Amino acid sequence: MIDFVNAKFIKSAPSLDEAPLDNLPEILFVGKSNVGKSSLINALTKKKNLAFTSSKPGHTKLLNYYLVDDKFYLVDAPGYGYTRSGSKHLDSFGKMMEDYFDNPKLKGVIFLVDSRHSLGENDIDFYDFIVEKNIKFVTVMTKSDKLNQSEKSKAIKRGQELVHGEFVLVNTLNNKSLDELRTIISKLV
Ligand SMILES: Nc1nc2c(ncn2[C@@H]2O[C@H](COP(=O)(O)OP(=O)(O)OP(=O)(O)O)[C@@H](O)[C@H]2O)c(=O)[nH]1
Ligand SMILES: [Mg+2]
Repeated sequence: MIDFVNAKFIKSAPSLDEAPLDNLPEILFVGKSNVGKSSLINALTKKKNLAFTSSKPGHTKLLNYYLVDDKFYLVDAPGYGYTRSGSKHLDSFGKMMEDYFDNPKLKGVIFLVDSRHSLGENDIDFYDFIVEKNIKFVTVMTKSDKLNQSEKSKAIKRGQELVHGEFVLVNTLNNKSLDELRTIISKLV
C-alpha cells in the first residue's frame, strides 16, 4: 500500500540533468496549461499547497519532483500549448521534454484533458507521441465537477473516440475518483 499523504517536494529541475539521482520510479503529469495537473497532485496527496497552482496558464515552468511515501516521484511538468505571444520558440513544455520520454525511470504518464472541452490539436499530438513511444498512460478527464450527469457521459464518449486505454473522470473534490486514480498509479509504479 502506498501512502499518498506522505508526500514532500524534493526539487525543481530545469532539465533532465538536474533530476534527482536516485533510481526511484517516476509518474509524469502532462496536459495543456491550466488543465489541473498541479491541483491534481495536491488532491492526490491531500495537501493544499504542495504543488503551485494558478488560474493563469503557464504557471509550472520546471519539472517539479514530489516524493511519495519514499517510493516514487510524482512529476509535475509544464503545460503544453502556452507560449508568450509572439514567441516563435517551442513552448517550455517542448523544450524541456524533448529527452524526458526516453528516461527509463518513467513508469507511466497521467495524461490530463479538460472534461468540458474536446481534445485539442496539442492533446492529439501528445497522445500520438506516447502511443508511438509505447509509454504506459492513463487518460484523466479533469474538472468533472463542472459537468452534470449527461455531460459527463458525453465527455467520456467523446474522449474514448479519440483516445484508447484506461480512462478516469476526476475532480479534485471527489475522493472516490481520486482513489481510483491512486490505485492506477500504484499499479504503474
Ligand atoms: N472546478 C475545478 N477546478 C479545478 C480542478 N482542478 C483544477 N482546477 C482549477 O484550474 C486552474 C488551473 O489549475 P492548475 O492545477 O494550476 O493547472 P496546471 O495544469 O498545473 O497549469 P500549468 O501549471 O499552468 O500548466 C486552477 O484555478 C484550479 O483551481 C477541478 O477538479 N475542478
Ligand atoms: Mg501547474
